[in-house]
Amino acid sequence: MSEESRDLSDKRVNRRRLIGGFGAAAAVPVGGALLGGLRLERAAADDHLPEGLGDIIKARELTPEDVAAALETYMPSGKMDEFLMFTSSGHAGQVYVIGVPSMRVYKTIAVYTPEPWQGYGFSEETKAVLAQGNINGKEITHGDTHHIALSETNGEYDGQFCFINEKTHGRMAVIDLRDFATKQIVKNPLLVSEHGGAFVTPNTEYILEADQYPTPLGVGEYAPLSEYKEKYRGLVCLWKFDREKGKIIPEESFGIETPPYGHDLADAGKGASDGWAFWNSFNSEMATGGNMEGNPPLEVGASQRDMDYMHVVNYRKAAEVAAAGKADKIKDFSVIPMQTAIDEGIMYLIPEPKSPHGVDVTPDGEHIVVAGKLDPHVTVYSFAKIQAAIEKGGHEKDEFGLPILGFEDCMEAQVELGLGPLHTQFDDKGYAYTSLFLDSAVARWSAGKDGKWELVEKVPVHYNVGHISAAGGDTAKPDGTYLVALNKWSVDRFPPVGPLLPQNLQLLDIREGKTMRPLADMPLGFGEPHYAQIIRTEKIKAWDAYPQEDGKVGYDAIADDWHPAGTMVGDEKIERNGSKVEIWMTVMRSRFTPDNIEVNEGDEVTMHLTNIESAKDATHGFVLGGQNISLSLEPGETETIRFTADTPGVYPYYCTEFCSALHIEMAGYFLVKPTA
Ligand code: RUQ
Ligand code: CUA
Repeated sequence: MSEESRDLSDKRVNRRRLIGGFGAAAAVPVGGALLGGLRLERAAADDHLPEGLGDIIKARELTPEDVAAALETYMPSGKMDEFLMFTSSGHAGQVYVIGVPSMRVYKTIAVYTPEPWQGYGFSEETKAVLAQGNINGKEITHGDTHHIALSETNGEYDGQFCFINEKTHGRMAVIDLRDFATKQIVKNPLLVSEHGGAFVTPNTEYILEADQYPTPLGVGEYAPLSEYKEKYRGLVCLWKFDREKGKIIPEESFGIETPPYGHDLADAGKGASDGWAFWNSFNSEMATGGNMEGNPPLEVGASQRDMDYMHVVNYRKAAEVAAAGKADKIKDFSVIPMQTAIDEGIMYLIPEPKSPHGVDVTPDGEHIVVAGKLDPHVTVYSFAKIQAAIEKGGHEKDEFGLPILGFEDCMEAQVELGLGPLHTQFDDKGYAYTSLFLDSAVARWSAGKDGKWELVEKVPVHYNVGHISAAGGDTAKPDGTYLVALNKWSVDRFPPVGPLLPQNLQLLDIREGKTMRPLADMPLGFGEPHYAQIIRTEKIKAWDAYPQEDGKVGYDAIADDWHPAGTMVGDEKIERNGSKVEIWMTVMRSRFTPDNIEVNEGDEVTMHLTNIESAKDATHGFVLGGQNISLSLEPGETETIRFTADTPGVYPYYCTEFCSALHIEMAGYFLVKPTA
């Protein structure tokens, strides 16, 4: 403990000195509305500082910095976080919603994997969403989510939708932020795996995606690795999004064939570079591994050259070319052949050093920042220079005939930051922030601020930072308030929980005059929060309940419409038709109607459950033992379940949300009468 904090925690210390200690920490706004509206200085002067504060500081051995950090992040009950962070979850296949600066988890959104709390993957409606991600009829119940993208209007988050890619199977999902529910999964029929998604264009007309590991184009297509150059291809994709429908429209989406270089991250242009998109590639060596056959391992083979290629794509023009019928159809998906992309001036390459990873467009859209994992610099490209280089012509070609723009012609600056630069975000003051994986640090640097491109400072984080996310940090109008480092390892930071450890997110304050050191740790033990976006809470206009109107009840969250089987009180019924039994049930505090259902062994049962409540938070669950059914019925929602009553017996069903004093009585009997 420092001398100063020892003073601080001394119970008998003069309270004025305590204030002095805070002041010396230089991170806490002394005299602000602290301690429940009590101005600290005055409190001290009046000798009204709450009793025992010094005792707590002493007992917990807190430094002045600790106390300041606690005050910066503490969220009194009922106060709202200023920001919400949406993160991916790696191979947990979900999305998490986290408050900033409190770093409290508010929600898990099930996307690629069944989730019983939300009843996702148990009702017919949500099973159908998951089934959209089936591959050749095979059910896939996991996914590797990587990059979340909030929908944008004019380059700023609009709080309407979020999109999340899925690496393992080349899929993309749409989450509606009125009810925070997954509404659609699309499977890219040409990509076996993917990486460079989801990134949206400034008005969310398109969602970007690209292959991760090239294959013959099309799931299920075969060619031996010896024919890699001839038969394997990459693909950069633009999924068309229809905001009115809230859906991706595969028929209006298209891809552009690329060499088999392996694609990494992407970003859409904005402002000056609107209409263009940028993808990194990481294996222009076209290595395919074969370490048992005496070849260099894949990662060595893929790191031979000093440069890979950024792919610069005029997607507006590409959309016109596709609409003009110049695209091929492969597995019903429009693909602009590489030669067409060359002939039409749709795609250019620019050398980029060395094993490039993140590509991030500055808020004004004038520059593109590329971080090379094996290069201590970030390289900044000027969009104006890129345009001039395209204009000038006379380009070199790669071995597939794609024009290569001159590195020096397009480069604006290189800034040495440290080891293992990965991803860059921006603030509202002209600074950029880049994660340094090997240094375990976040670098702040001038991104053309006052004409300067230079490192300002580096702040250590624990450990192995991957992405970073600043509030609005990839938009045209960054907030410049908080930044979260998404650290991959937590090593020694937390109590032992076995060899599989949580990841550790760390909150940094990047406001003017703040120290930028980590304010809070946030271990997350449910799947890697890989990338995140942070939006102002006020931009989210979530529903309190599903729509209800006079004479109408029962909303289908997935169809975003009235459920045809929505049921009013008094209209509950059980209908039998041979071995088919259909039940229309209402759900409310604290009963299911009907609460006795008897069917015969072997009957096919369809049950529609309508939560007729309209009160905020009046959610009811529904479980039925032995049938693998768990539903969450939010107020106003109708869902359908279907199963065969194949096992005779007596099965109580009950509500799983603690909804009322008579919650445990909220139950019923489902009887299956034996046939013999
Ligand atoms: S990439 S840690 Cu999958 Cu997001 Cu850079
Ligand atoms: Cu409804 Cu408990």
